[in-house]
Amino acid sequence: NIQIEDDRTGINVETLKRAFLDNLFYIQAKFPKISTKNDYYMALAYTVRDRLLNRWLQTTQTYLEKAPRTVAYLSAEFLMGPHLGNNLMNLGLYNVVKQAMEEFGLGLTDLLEQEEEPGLGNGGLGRLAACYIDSLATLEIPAIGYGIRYEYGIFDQEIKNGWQVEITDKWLRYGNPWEVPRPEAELEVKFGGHTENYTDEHGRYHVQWIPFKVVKGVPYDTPILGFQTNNANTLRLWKAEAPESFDFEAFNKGDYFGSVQEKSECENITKVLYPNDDSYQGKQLRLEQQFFFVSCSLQDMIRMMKAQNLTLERFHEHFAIQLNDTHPTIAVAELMRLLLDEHQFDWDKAWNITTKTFAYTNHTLLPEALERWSINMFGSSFPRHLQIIYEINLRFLDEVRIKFPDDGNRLRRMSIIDESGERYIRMAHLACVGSFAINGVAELHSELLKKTTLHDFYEMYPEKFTNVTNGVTPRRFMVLSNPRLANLITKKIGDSWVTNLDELRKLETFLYDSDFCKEFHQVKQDVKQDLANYIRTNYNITIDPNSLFDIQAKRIHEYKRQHLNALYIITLYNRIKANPNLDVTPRTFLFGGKAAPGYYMAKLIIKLINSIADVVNHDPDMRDRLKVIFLKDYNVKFAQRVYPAADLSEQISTAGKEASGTGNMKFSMNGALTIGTLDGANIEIREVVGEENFFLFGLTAEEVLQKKAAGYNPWDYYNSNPELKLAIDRISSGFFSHGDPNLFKPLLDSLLYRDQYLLLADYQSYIECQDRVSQAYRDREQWIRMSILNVARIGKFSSDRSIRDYVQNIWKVSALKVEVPE
Ligand code: DL6
Repeated sequence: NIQIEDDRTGINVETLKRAFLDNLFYIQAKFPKISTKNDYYMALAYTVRDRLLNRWLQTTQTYLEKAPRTVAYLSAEFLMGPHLGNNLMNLGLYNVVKQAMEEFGLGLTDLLEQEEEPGLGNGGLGRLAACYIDSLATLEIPAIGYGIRYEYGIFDQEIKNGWQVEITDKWLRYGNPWEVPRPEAELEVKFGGHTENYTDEHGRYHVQWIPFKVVKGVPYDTPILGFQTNNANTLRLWKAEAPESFDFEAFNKGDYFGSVQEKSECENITKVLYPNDDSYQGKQLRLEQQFFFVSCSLQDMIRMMKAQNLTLERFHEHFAIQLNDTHPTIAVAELMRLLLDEHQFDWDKAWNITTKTFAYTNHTLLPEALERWSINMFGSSFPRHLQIIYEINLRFLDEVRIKFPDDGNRLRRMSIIDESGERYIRMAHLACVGSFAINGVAELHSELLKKTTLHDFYEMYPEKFTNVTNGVTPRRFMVLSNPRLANLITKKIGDSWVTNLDELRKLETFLYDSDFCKEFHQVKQDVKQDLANYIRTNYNITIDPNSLFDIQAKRIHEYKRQHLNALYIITLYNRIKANPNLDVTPRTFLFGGKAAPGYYMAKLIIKLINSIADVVNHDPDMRDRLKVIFLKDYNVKFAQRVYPAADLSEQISTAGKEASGTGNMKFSMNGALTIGTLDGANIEIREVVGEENFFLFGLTAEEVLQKKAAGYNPWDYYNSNPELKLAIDRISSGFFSHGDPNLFKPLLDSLLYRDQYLLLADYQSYIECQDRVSQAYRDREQWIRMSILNVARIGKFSSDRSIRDYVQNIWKVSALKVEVPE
C-alpha cells in the first residue's frame, strides 16, 4: 500500500526525498555527485518553500476576498535571521525532513548552517520587527511588513589583531530561495525637481510635483508563515531600479556611459543598510531610502484598495500603519501628498485620514539618535513634502497656541521645524503630530518619554500616549534554538506553551522535583558543551562547560557598558595575581556584538576586550579560572547558539538609556539569570521572575540624573576605590597593550574626565553584585531553581503578548483565520 503524494506538497519521507532530488536537478542543475553543500541547502529550501506556497496563496486570496482591516508595519529594518529552520518548525516538518536528509547521508544541522541570513537590520529595532512579523502571522492577524531589500545587509565582522574589520555582506550572492520578485507590481517613486501650481476646470487650486528623477520600486515578497496555522503573511521588501526610459533616452543621445551612471545611481538607493544603531548621520541617501520604501508602500496600499473597489475615503479604516521609529515618518507627508495631489482630496479630509492611520513607536531616548533633516537637503529631494510639512506645522502651531496661549518657548520647542540655527525638520515631532498613538517599548521608557523627550507632546495630546513592552518570539528563541529545553518543557507540561507562553508557569510545580531539576541542569550543560565545542573548533580555545558562562551579546555601545564588564574582569585578574591561591568561581566571559564602523570608542572597546582576553587566556595563573572570548560576527544565526548556553546575562546599561532591550528576554527565557540595572525591560523582567532571582545593581534612572545635576566627578571614585584605581591603572600602564600607554587613552580619558555613562559611579555596586553571583553559582541546586523560575515566569515577554497589546490598544484589528482546502 504505497501512498502516492504530490511531489510539491507531499510530506512523507519518500516524497520529500524525491522532491529534494527533483529540485536539486531542475533548479540547481546538479546531481548529488557534483553538488556542493549550498546546492543541497538550496534544493531543500525550495522543497520546503513548495510546501508553504499553498498557505501563502490561500492567505493572499482570503485577504483579497474579505478585505479585512490590515496592519502595515513600516520598518527600515527587518532582521529576520535564517528562514529554513523557522519554516520547518512552523510547518511541523522538522523531524521528517531531518530523517529524509539523513537517508541521503546529509545532516540537517549542517544544511541549516549553510543559509546566509538576511541581515537587513542593525540590532534591537530590526529584530523586534522580525519577531512581530512572526507573531502577527501566528496570531492570524492580517498584516504586511514593508521594508527595504538592501543588497548588502549589516556588514560581516572580522577581528584582526583585536580590532573590528568590516566586510561587505553579500547575502544575495548565491540567490535567495525565499523571496519572489514581483516585477509586474513595480511602482514609480519621484525625487527632486520642483513644484508647479495650477487651477483645474472647476477653478480649484492644485500643486503638481515635477520631479528631477524617477526610480522604479520592485517588490520582493517573502512568505511569513505563522506557527502551526495556515496564515502566511507577506514581507514585502522594495528594490530600487532605473526605469527603462533611461536606456532609450541615452541611446537616442548616444550617451551610453551617462545612462549607465544614472542607472547605477538609481540602484544605489537600496544598495546598503546604514550600519548605525542608536545614532543618526544625516545622509541624503539614507533620507532617500526612507522615502523610497515609504512611497512604494503607500502607493501599494492604495493600489490594493482600488483593486478591491474600496474608496480611499476609508483608507484609515482599511489600514493601520505602524511607524517603526521615525525612519518611515516621511510617510505622514507622503500620504498627504498622495491624497491631496494625486487623488484630489481637500486638506481637512486628507489630514483626518492621515492622522487616523499612523501610529508611532519610539525606540530610543538618546539625543544623538533623534532624526532631523536639514531643510535644504530635504527640500532639494522632496520639495512638495517640504511645503506639506510647513503647512502641517503652521496648523499644528495654531492648535498649540490655542491650548497654551502666550507660550512662545513652547511653540519653539514643539515646532516641527527647529529654527534655533540651521533649520531642521524634527522627525519625531512630525511623527507625534501625524499619529493617533505614540508608544515607548518598556514601562520605564514610556514614562521617560512622557517626562523628557516628548514631554510637550504628552501635555498636548496625553490621550495618544501608551506603552507596549517589547517581546520576542519563543518559536525561534526557544523551540528552534534550544530544542533540548523545549522538549523537556513539553514533556512536563505539554506543548501549548509555544503559543501561550504564560503556560510556562506550570513548571513551578516541578521546582523541588529533583529528577526535573537534574534534567534541566543536564540540558544547560549539554548546550554549554555544544558552544564549547564550537569555540574549540573555531577559536582553538578550550573552555570549561562547568565554569559560569557569563555572556554580554549585543551591539557595542558606551551606554551598554561592555567596558564596565571589562573592568570587572580586570579586577578578578588583579585579585588572582595578588593571591594566586584565591578560591574563585571559574568563569568564562563571552562577548559578542558589532560596533558602528564610524564609532571609534565602540571599536576601541572591542580592542580592549580582545587585549584583555589575550593576557588572561595566556596567563597560567588564570588557568581553569578565567577565560575571555570575543565571539566575532554576532548575528541572529549565532545568537541562537549563544542564548541557550548562558548562565548569566549581562544587562548593565546606565539606567534610563536602554529603551527596552530584547536580548535580556531571550537569555532569561533560556534559563540565564540576569545581572542588570533598573533599566528598560530589565525592570519588568525582575518584577516577574522575582527580585530574588535577579542580580540587581547600580543607580536608578532618577539617581543618574541627580548625580549628574549635583556635578558628578569620576575622579572621586577613582581616588577613593583602590580596586577601581588598580583596574584602570592596569590599562593605562600599557599592561594590556604591549606596553603602549596611549592605545586605550581615549577610552580612559573619557571615563576619568567625563564618564557620561557613570561607569565609575556604578563600579563598586557592580563588583559586589558580581561577587554575589559567583557565590550563588556555587550552590548549584539553588542556582538551577532560580534558573527554572526565570523560564517559568517569562511568559509576559512573548512577542505574542506585545502584538495582542498593539492589536487591542492601538490597531483595533481582528484575526482572520485562513482555511486551506484539502
Ligand atoms: O525596541 C527595540 C530596541 C530596544 O529594545 C533597544 O533598547 C533600543 O536600543 C533599540 N533601538 C534601536 C535604535 N534605533 N533607533 N532609533 O535599535 O530598539
